[in-house]
Amino acid sequence: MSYLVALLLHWLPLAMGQYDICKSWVTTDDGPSWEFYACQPKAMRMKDYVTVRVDPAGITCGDPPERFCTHENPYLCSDECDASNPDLAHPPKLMFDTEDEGLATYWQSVTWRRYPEPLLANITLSWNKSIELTDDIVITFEYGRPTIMMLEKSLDNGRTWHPYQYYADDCMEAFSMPARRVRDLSATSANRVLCTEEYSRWAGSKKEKNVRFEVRDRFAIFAGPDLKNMDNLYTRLESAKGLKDFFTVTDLRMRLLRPALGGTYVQRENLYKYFYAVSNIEVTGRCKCNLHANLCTFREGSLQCECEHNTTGQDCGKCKKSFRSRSWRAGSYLPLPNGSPNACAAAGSAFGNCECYGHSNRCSYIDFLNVVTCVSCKHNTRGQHCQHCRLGFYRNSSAELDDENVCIECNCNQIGSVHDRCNETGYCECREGATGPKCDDCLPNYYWRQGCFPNVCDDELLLCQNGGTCYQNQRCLCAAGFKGVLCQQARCEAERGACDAAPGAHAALASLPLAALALQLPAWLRP
Ligand SMILES: *[C@@H]1O[C@H](CO)[C@@H](O)[C@H](O)[C@H]1NC(C)=O
Ligand SMILES: *[C@@H]1O[C@H](CO)[C@@H](O)[C@H](O)[C@H]1NC(C)=O
Ligand SMILES: *[C@@H]1O[C@H](CO)[C@@H](O)[C@H](O)[C@H]1NC(C)=O
Ligand SMILES: *[C@@H]1O[C@H](CO)[C@@H](O)[C@H](O)[C@H]1NC(C)=O
Ligand SMILES: *[C@@H]1O[C@H](CO)[C@@H](O)[C@H](O)[C@H]1NC(C)=O
Ligand SMILES: [Ca+2]
Repeated sequence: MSYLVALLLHWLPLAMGQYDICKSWVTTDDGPSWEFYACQPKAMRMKDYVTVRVDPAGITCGDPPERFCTHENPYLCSDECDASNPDLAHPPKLMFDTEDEGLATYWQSVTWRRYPEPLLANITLSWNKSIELTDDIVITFEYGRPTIMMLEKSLDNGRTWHPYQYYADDCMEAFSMPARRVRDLSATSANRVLCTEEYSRWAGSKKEKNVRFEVRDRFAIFAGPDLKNMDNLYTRLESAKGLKDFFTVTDLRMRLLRPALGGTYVQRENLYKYFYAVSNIEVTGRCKCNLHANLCTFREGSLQCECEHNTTGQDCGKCKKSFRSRSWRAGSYLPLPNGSPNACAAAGSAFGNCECYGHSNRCSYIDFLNVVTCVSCKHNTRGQHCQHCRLGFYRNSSAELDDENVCIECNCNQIGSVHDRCNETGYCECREGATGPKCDDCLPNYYWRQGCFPNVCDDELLLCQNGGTCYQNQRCLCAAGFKGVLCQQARCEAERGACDAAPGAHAALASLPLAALALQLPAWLRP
């Protein structure tokens, strides 16, 4: 019983208390109405909602069946892993199951039979939802903890990854980083990524099984050793740049880089005792709902905030339709103790009927026109309600009017187009001879040179004559003895009489290539 009370007290500050209701029905002088507060869902066991992936292919033991030994009993290799036998298989799902007391079930890798090639494995956990860690991540290894590993995180569903913590029995050797402890961090370094040696040294595989990512120790920097002063933590989370994001993840990845050695070096004659075995990965956190929801449900395979404050989206990250008279904002933990809901406001509630689709925070009343209009429309919008695109931009047809990407720059080619505006599908108005949506191409029979110019010559209609060749549609390179735009005129160098002859047989023979050809003809054919 007292154990239970102690447990409850231990969990109390994290599990419940502040920010657990989004609104309440209150009676004021003006009568009853709703009052709204910043709110967040309860912390949960996140392993129940995760999808896992283990890389590379073939890293899980048992296919083909394999024997292995343990460091405690290195010469009794009687254990077997066999993927086709449920009693002897060690699939990834055993890292997330509920275990009977004392009976560990675990994922296990192949052994290090390919030594000295490194034994590498990635375990990737994905939630398809941003979650905020509220307690330590605890990874439990059977048969010894890795001597080198790394924890990485993603904030964008696995598109980009960042180091979260490094683990090694010798940080300098493994990562060229000095060894540090989270307990020694200070308020300004609470979100530092560090290398720790606390969870990688050999202490007997039964004794020390856990590898931690210490969330509590980092919280304790602000909230005190027993996390009693949560107000201070919440204040810091609001004010310290990047601190909230540090504890937010959509995915986690354990990169296992070297297994437990059970000693100082690898015994090549018995590689069957080197492998990874993970029995549990505990991740405690809450759905990130931007302080706009106190419930998070698992629907159609995904976690989803039950958004209040007239917000919507998986993370309550935007305002509901027709509640967009001002830009969306996350709720705030401040002022204590109830925070600010920063609710979305219905169109028309604040200033007459002035909706700005979230592109402006300000409206102003223009007296002599008797209209209310949005001021300083952002995101390249303009208009009374920021409902149009600025000149030089066009409407993105796949974006809603309140989307930040609603206006796309026309990007008209400066030389090829008449001006920098475009029509509703992004087409620019082209100068003569230019074509293409942005007017950066030329029509047939035009060539590009700081704009489009009509061809002087080409291979079809505007043929260079008298053996001349067309140079980039811009001019004819005439054979010796000819001139003119299309080389149609003979040059009058020698006797004036030669020019009088119309271009024809005579002139053709004088052109250089033909003359050269003539020299190769048999004598009886020469002119
Ligand atoms: C593990 O993931 C990292 C990226 O986070 C990647 O560079 C590496 O190749 C992966 N290793 C394996 C064994 O798949
Ligand atoms: C991720 O969540 C989104 C939003 O709930 C959903 O549309 C999408 O199908 C999910 N993707 C996967 C791979 O589960
Ligand atoms: C949300 O909109 C409803 C009307 O649909 C209104 O009753 C409620 O008070 C609004 N909530 C907030 C927090 O503005
Ligand atoms: C158009 O809007 C969609 C939705 O916001 C966005 O994904 C896309 O990038 C936008 N297109 C351009 C060209 O900006
Ligand atoms: C925009 O201009 C292009 C090219 O002239 C045309 O094909 C398109 O139909 C125009 N779009 C609109 C909405 O007028
Ligand atoms: Ca297990």
